[in-house]
Amino acid sequence: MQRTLVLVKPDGVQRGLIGRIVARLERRGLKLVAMKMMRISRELAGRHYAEHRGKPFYDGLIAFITSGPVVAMIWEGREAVTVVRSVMGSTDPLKAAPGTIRGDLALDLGMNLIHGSDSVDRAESEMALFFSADELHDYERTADRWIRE
Ligand code: D4T
Repeated sequence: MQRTLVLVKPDGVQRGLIGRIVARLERRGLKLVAMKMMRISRELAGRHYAEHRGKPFYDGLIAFITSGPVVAMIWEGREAVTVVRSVMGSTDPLKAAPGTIRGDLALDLGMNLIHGSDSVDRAESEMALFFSADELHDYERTADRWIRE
């Protein structure tokens, strides 16, 4: 069973799309393990987006992600990393397929609503960046026997 980090970015919070984004992940069958609203500090943003440091869009990206509260979550399920990425759609909403979160709800690369870890290794480090162990919930969900064979 995999776990992955998801952020509803400041544009998603401002546009009142938290519930819709959560609902899409829930209805796919993924299980919510942790969730909190938080303001990302510049320090945390710098660590989260370290791979983009030096790129032309980096300063705008940091300004955007720290501009207002986000909702940080951990979702669990079979192949959760890949499943979340496919539900999100391509990074550029103009290229994202209809039916995906970005393909249905966003238009701009810099305002693409949601973040999801892009590999199992990244998911591990991002979850540790955003959550402490005592914020994660281990629980049985009765519906899971109708989701997993
Ligand atoms: P995140 O990391 O936010 O989930 O997005 P992706 O994993 O889908 O895409 P990414 O890491 O390549 O980009 C991070 C973030 O930067 C913005 N961005 C990206 C941008 O504003 N201009 C650009 O040219 C690129 C490549 C969008 C997402």
